[in-house]
Amino acid sequence: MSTAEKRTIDPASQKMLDRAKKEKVPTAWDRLEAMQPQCGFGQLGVCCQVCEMGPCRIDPFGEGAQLGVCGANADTIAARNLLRKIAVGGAAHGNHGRTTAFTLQMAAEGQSDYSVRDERKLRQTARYLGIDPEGKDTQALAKLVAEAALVQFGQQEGELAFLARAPEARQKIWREHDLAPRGVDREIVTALDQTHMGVDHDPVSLMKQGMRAALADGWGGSMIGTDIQDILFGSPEPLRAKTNLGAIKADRVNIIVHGHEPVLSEMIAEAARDPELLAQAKDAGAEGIQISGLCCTANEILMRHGIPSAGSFLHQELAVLTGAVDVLTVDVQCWMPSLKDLTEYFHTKLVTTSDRARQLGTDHIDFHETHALETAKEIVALAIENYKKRDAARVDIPDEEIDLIAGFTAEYIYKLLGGTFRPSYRPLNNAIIEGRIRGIVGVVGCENPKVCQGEAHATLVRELIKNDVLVVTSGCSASALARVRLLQPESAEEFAGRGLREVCEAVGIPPVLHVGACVDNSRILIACSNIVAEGGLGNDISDLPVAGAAPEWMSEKAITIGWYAVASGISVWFGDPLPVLGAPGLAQFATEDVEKMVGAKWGFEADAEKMAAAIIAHLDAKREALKLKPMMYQVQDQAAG
Ligand code: BF8
Repeated sequence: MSTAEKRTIDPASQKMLDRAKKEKVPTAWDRLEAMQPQCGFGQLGVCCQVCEMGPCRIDPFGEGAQLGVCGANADTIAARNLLRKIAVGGAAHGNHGRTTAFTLQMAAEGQSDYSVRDERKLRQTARYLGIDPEGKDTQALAKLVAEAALVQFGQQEGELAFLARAPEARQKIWREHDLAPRGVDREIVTALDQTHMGVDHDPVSLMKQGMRAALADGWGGSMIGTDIQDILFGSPEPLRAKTNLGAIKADRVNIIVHGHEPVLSEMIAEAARDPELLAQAKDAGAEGIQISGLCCTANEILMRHGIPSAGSFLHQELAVLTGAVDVLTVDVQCWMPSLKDLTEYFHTKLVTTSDRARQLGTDHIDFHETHALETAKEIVALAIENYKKRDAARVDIPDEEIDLIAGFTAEYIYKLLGGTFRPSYRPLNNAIIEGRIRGIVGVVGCENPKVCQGEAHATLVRELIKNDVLVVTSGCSASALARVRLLQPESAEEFAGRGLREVCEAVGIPPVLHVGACVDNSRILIACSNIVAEGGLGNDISDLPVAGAAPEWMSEKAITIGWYAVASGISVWFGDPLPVLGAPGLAQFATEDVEKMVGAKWGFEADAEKMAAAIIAHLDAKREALKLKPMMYQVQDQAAG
């Protein structure tokens, strides 16, 4: 068994892994080791289970079978597999966005406990959906916005409304190559249809539909999710918060909200402030009620309310191992089935809350928007009851709790860098043009027990900011980077290059900006579009010195996000390669040929330092193509030296 230090760089996680080992409680890392060797055909993308003539697999060494029973070659098989993954990721975000739209609709009709918190964002979103907000009251407008958002899912023809937020040049590319998504659901269904046995055998055609489905996520499902969440729960603004397992408190009732959709967690946060429930918690012997989050739900409530995050994807089992979690609620995505058995080692109650995410033998409290607060109170009351069953002797909570700043949005950049008189992106563009900031990289995505937790994130980002690259981050990547203190303004002084440091110090920001959950990667698309619109850095997103990276990715959503970034003109690097390497034609398309179509491509690099070098070279090539000045201090240092 590998040591805790080999499994994670986080001291809190190491402590819990040691506990797991001592108590013989298996975790994802143990199951991964037991799973070795993993299927090489699957890793290379050449295992086909599309029909019952198979399963088939292509011999990547060219000696065994080169065609499946139906005659499909490696490229067809791998492209179909990949397109299915893109569709699944898009479906996950799509249903998230749809839920928020329904919630807004119910709020507008007075049928739920939610209401519009950001009127400005409501009006702005209305315009993007083709609704004139003038003269309409909040409720009426919210209803129209919700309905128009829902239309985006079922629309059959035309284009998604939010595509118009991209630069003209980008929209033109999408139209030229038939990549503009028509409706969110249509692109997912079409993707699945194309992968049925005997439909589309052309890897390029399959990947074009992959990009169309992915764009329907980035500029559709995810963007709708982000915008409506801002409308309903308020647009985040930078705030201080804390993260890591120290967020769990021994003397309080601990409720952890885990998953992705903040509709429930927002209400649990409210219920935890209820005086009656607080009194009940006191009566039970607790000092109070502590809410913390895991994964992207954590990011949602952290950036809007400063509620601490107990951690990221690989922290979920470790949080339970503290023995102090009274209720762990899960909704959708990224919660491990292992939680059921794990929670049974302790007193922890695992509660599923979404009718599309259940587990046999686990308590289910159906969450519905019409009685959201009531359900949230029920969950808090359950936690108080369960707190009484907690065995204090089995509680072991690591102290680590790291300060961070979160809550940067595309809109906030106007205020942040634009000054008091005319909020704009001008200062950001100028900092890039003058060579203080080399470029901007979105470092996003998951954690994966295949690699040491947090190590690639930390190494990559330290290297990037040292080279004056401003980093934006989301999802589990944001938590990982927070844990190594890169989301603190002080880290600019310690780690950032001189140009970036000056910018950070002038405005008091960290060199790594936390933009939210994974759905909020859509904020990065909007920020890139705003930079193009501000002028001086080309006409299209693909002209910008920007890139994306997910050094520790694992989920299908990450694949979809990567593809919508590439299709939007942002080249993307993954740590583990996409499952395409057994299919030479598809690999060639993803890593080279796609660039001719959309101006961006994929890179795969397991070594974080090499990934950083490749990304920096890419940013420099973009700077050169734009004929930008050399990096400011590089020139001065060379002259001095
Ligand atoms: O959506 S980064 S492990 S939690 S998939 Fe999941 Fe990956 Fe985390 Fe959020 Ni995103």
